[in-house]
Amino acid sequence: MNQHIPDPRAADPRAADPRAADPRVADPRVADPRAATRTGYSACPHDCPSTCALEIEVADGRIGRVRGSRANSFTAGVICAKVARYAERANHPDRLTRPLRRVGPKGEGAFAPISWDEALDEIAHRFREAERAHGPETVWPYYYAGTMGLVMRDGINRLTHAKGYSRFFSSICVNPAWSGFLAGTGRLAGPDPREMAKSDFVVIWGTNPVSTQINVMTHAIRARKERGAKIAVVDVYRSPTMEQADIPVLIRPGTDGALACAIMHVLFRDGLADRSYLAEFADDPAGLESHLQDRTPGWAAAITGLPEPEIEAFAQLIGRTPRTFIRAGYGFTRSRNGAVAMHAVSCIPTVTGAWKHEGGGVFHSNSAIYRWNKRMVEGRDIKVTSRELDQSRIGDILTGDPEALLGGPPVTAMLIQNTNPVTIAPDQSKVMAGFAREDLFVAVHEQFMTETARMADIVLPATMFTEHDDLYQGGGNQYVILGPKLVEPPGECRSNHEVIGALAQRLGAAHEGFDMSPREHIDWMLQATGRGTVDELEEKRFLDVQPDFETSHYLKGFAWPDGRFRLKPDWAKVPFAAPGRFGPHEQMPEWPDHWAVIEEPTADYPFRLVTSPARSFLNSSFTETPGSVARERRPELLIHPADAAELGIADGDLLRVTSPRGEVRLHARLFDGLRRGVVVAESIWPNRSHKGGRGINSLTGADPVAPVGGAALHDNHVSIARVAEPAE
Ligand SMILES: Nc1nc2c(c(=O)[nH]1)N[C@H]1C(S)=C(S)[C@@H](COP(=O)(O)OP(=O)(O)OC[C@H]3O[C@@H](n4cnc5c(=O)[nH]c(N)nc54)[C@H](O)[C@@H]3O)O[C@H]1N2
Ligand SMILES: Nc1nc2c(c(=O)[nH]1)N[C@H]1C(S)=C(S)[C@@H](COP(=O)(O)OP(=O)(O)OC[C@H]3O[C@@H](n4cnc5c(=O)[nH]c(N)nc54)[C@H](O)[C@@H]3O)O[C@H]1N2
Ligand code: SF4
Ligand SMILES: [Mo]
Repeated sequence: MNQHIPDPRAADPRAADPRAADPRVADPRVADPRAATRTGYSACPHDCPSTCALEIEVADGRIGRVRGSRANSFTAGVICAKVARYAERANHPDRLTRPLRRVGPKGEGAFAPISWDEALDEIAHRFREAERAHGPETVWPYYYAGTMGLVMRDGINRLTHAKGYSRFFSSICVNPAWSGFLAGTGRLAGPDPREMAKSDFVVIWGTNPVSTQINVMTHAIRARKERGAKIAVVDVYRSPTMEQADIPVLIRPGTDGALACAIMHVLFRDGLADRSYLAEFADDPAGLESHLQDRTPGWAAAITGLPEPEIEAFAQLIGRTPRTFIRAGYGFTRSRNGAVAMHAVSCIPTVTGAWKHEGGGVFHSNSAIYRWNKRMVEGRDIKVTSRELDQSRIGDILTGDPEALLGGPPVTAMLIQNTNPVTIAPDQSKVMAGFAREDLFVAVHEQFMTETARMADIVLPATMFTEHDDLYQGGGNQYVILGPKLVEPPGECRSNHEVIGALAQRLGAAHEGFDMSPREHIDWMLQATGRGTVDELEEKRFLDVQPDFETSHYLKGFAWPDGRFRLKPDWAKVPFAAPGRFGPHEQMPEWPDHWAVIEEPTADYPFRLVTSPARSFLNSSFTETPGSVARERRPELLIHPADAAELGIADGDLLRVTSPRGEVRLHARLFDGLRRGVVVAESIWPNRSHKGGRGINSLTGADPVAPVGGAALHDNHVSIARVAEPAE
């Protein structure tokens, strides 16, 4: 094994300076801090489908203004406000800069600085002890997409594989959406997302791009300006995106399947279905048509709350506009029937034949086009048989649920990178109880003292994206982008890659990937995937890897052996890598439908709660930056004025919101852009920002969504009561 943390400069002839052997000493590739302002090129590392190409001012060894690249045709010079003011986050006085050891009771927040060697030695020692007592599966490395860099995010799996620790089944975000899309097309890709600008009708379905992926709006608005295209937005509240819509389509949460069915009913009924396209490209159009006979607009109006004439008009516009481009997001799939809903929406252009046209079809994600070879970064060549524990069920797992533990040993040691489960994971009461366990050792590698870091035994300071080399892919576009190191990290921050390498060395984990620098990993992955070298990418900054038109539009057939779109999906065979099938998957409907497994209102819990994302936060990130906190103000619940009146609630009142899983306090904001009985909390605030210290995920459930897991974060029935404001 290597004796040092792999040094990114070792193989670089420009790194002749002997100081370069010490990774803490200035990197010669990084600009001389005394030099005047220069521009560095990078990618936004955050968990956002836009993956913007960035131009970053660097002066005095620090980053300044961040701008969207004009040369990148998807970013097109536009980025969100929170990343434009990234200097506020990168140069934040509260950044973690030294390793820390807990010195008080768990969770109280008393820590003392220690050296890196002490910190790493202690983690290795505790992992070994845990392994001696319970076997390697007692250690659970846990991560997510706080950085989307392929080296920094995925490298932790190499350690997991090399040591036979419990594997991580990632489920919290994409599983319902991806499995639903794959059920029809067989492939997670679609029309070039820039084609939206060439469409005549843009349907933004269950996503809020004004807040969550601003570039979608750039291309949608281009279609409106240049072609007079109309924009429809399907959501459960008048979101910032719906504010900009020509056609607002306001439905009840978890009813998108019903809306999609009624649209297709109208298409068949009024001769707007493309029967010759269906005959060539679909499995059983006659079966679908007869199934939809009684899925009328009237039927859907009762389920969705959308008046029948609005359903008719929406369907007519879709049916009469060949270039209808549906941009399907994640939001509408975060329900117990979310996969069924996504599949139903993806059937619409199959019925109209819109897939054939430039500016037509459904786009959800381009993940399938990248085909990275991850052998080196993840150690995929290591044969692993250890159990795969479900990310979303961390509460059940840490509180010892035998089923969630898959019959194996308890989890007694964790390393956590790039995620903040104490705030963002569902069923928070269990998550908190789990992290409070005295027999659980936790090391958290973070940029800030998050609520998860606060529960740790050891806290390690992490670099930010401008402080390390990494490679990015656009989920909502088609670019591969290099994000090179631009500045030195503050204090003693180290990258994820350095930490994984240092632990591997101490734990005796062997793999070639531990001996490579991040830049070598990038180069290897690019070459192994036939995309040139890292030097070439550095020169070009990004690569456009959109497949050709025929492939993107499935003109040569869908990704099934017979080339036919599955209107009648086989849910057991959806090609999604998962350790099993989850949720009530045997009961999934045969055809697109309204699958009535959502948490319907009851006498005890008469409201439906959705936890949509906040514009100025990104998940739990940016809750530490003053600019974002000032814009979001405080945790609030949007409630219809008529519902509020019935409950005797006035604007600004403190509320207690209760679900079968827990309760949370936030302030009322009267808002008429909702259906009666639906409430929205734009999340995710730190738990401590709520009076009482419990966060929004105290209300959400971790029961898996069929067929491949994930959390139904927007599918909660709740009760609401006004409570007295506690004295400050
Ligand atoms: N109620 C509710 N809950 C939700 C959601 C919702 O809509 N409603 N959304 C869900 C979804 S879709 C997701 S994806 C999850 C995401 O939830 P999280 O995984 O918590 O997401 P982030 O805030 O993106 O990133 C987490 C942390 O990564 C850290 N980080 C960033 N870069 C690095 C790095 O290079 N190294 C290290 N060590 N750390 C780094 C950041 O400081 C941040 O604290 O939340 C889920 N939870
Ligand atoms: N500013 C900001 N940007 C973000 C994030 C953030 O937290 N803040 N999170 C990032 C992450 S990790 C992800 S995965 C993406 C997610 O981005 P999106 O695809 O936009 O998904 P969601 O954020 O879950 O919710 C989007 C919209 O879906 C609506 N919605 C909820 N339930 C339903 C429903 O049943 N039907 C319909 N039609 N609509 C519904 C919500 O009200 C919300 O307006 O955004 C990323 N970008
Ligand atoms: S829109 Fe998304 S990818 Fe672009 S800068 Fe903002 S957070 Fe990053
Ligand atoms: Mo996500």
